[in-house]
Amino acid sequence: MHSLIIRHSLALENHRLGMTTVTIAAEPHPVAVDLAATALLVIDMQKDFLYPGGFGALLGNDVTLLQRTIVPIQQVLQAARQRGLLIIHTREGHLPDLSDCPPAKRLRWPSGGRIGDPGPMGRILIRGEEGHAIIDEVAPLPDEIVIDKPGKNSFYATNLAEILQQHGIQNLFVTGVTTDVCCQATVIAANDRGYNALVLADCVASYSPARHTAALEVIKAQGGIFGWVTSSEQVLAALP
Ligand code: TIU
Repeated sequence: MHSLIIRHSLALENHRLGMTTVTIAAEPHPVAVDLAATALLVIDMQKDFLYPGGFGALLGNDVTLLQRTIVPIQQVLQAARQRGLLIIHTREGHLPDLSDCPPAKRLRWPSGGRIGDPGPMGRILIRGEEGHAIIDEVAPLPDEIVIDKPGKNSFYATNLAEILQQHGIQNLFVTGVTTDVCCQATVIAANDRGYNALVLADCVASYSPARHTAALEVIKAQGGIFGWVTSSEQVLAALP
């Protein structure tokens, strides 16, 4: 609670000093953002996606491809914490009784490789299991928001929209995994809801480098049809 108060008073102080709007180098063009109205979103940095034996590996993927995001996300998290930005982590997963998992989301894979099946890190993509946890390297601090989501899009069946509204957020720094699935789904939903989404390319990764590039291409195409693509370096350079 104490650090929450410090965080918000820092943001308010910046606002009072008129220092909150910064211009971030990005594609397709630079973008000005008010930091007091900007949140850092860290999407699904869970063992189930980044470690062997989880959901990502079960789908036949090389999970090591996602691990290059860890260090840049740590750096952005540290900067965001120092500057009092709102930080929101998400976790994809389902209730143990699977009541929030549409059968269609499970049954497209063979038995033994489905959401809810047992794996080396517990039941696949089930809340409370080891695989569902966020990896230690980017673990949320106690005062940071963690949103459990049953879908790929972080707004679907969650209170994310209400939280952003309560905090006056208009812009999102998007990080996490995977670029083409949960990150892209969230960016598309954020755009329809009126948010400016800035994706940090080195802080997102896909199980397929080609799909990573394609997803970022779609987001920034046509003058930024869904949002902007930037990097941790560009964001860190722009922060006061
Ligand atoms: N399979 C894949 O690339 N991703 C997911 O299933 N979820 C997220 O992206 N979090």
